[in-house]
Amino acid sequence: MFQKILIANRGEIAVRIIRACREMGIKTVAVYSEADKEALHTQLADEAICIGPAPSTESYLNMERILSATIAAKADAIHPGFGFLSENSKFVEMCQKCNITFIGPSADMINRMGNKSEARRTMRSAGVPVVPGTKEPVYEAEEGKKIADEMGYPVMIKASSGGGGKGMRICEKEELFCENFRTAQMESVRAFGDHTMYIEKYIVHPRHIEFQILADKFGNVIQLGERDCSIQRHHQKLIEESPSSSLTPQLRKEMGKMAVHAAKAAGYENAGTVEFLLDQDDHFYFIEMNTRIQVEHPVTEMVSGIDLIKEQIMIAAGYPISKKQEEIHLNGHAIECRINAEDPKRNFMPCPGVIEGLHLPGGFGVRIDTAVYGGYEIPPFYDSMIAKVIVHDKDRISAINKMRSTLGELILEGVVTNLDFQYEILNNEDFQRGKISTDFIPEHFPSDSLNRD
Ligand code: MV4
Repeated sequence: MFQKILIANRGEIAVRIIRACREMGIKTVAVYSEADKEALHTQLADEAICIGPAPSTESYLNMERILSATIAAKADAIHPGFGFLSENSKFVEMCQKCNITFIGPSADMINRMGNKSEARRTMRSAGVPVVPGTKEPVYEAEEGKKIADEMGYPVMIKASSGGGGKGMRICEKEELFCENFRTAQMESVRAFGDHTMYIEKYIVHPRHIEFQILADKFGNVIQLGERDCSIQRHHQKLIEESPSSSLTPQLRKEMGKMAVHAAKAAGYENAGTVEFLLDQDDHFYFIEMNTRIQVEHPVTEMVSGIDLIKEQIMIAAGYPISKKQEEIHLNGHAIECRINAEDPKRNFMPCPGVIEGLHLPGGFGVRIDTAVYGGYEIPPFYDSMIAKVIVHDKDRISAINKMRSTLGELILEGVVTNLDFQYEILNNEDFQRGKISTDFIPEHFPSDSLNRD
């Protein structure tokens, strides 16, 4: 087992990983930027090493400095968390060269899943349903238009290197195709230096359903149920829950089996997520595979009782997954609300500042993952997410009520947050009925000027 792990991240996920390591008897090394001297992760770890100035390009994204810190501290492994270097295959290769274990999949796997048209091909040849669309990458607008004309509109034009909605365009009709294609492609070249595109049939009012999987070095692959992440704004998830109110037990079983099959077909290792779109007729389609632990992982932990971070560490150290599929029992309902330091009244503009008053709720089935404390100053350089409120109860209605009660008790003074916005969603009748899709926010909050991409 590892003696010492360096956590190449900050905020609540760094704290989450430090806690898991401590429980496992593994020493921890935090890395921090000059802006994070007083951060919780810096204070909680056994050791902390400053890796550079505030901008993440000079600190949390600086591979050489993070590797130097790992070597100096004599750590055996690096946990990347999410974001930053978590899906950077070059970093994974550098770790390997330095004889440091990267807690995650191989560089090759990250590349193969990061290339969305290649992932589509892998899944299609394995018999996993993918959204109807192109079988080969597309580079020219005219070439794409021929295929789209045959497919019928609307279509979705996507960048192979895309993610988070970048390099993606809906095209409603033939006349607009070439213009939309070129715009999406230019965006992709700018953002990823890649002009590889693919085209899919546009799925109307889809639900975003993702399955959590675990895969070890012995070929064992299990799934821990789904998360419904349909409540998003500008590709930023706001609320995640498990189980999804959109799945019947039969469909859940089918999709879960397919998620395991997808991970096996890819030869996947460590924790991962298989993302599907579910259409209005309950057909599901693979869209992407995430090769990291995700922000919303606690939702799965609450219903499964499995500590996903510990499993990741054990898998990377060469141990088998702690449980077989038959031993996984999903209980009750969990919901997560992301609390961001941003102002819904000002187009969700980030609002960093000092936390002047803080009260974190608690109680049975309440979990708060955060790295803020009273008097803490949120630096303006990073993500605006400051807390994840997760609740667990026997069913969806009870969980929604528990979340409303919990958010009502939460006090965050000194900074503007999206707390009231979250409260409004929870109080929405359609949300309560489970009438949700990825269009929920634009449809229910049209004032949200907010809803243009
Ligand atoms: C789609 C789609 C509809 N049809 N693909 C957005 C991010 C990227 N990961 C995939 N996305 C979508 N792909 C087809 N063929 C709708 C979305 C989409 C979406 C997906 C999941 C969660 C939120 C979303 C919000 C807007 C659009």
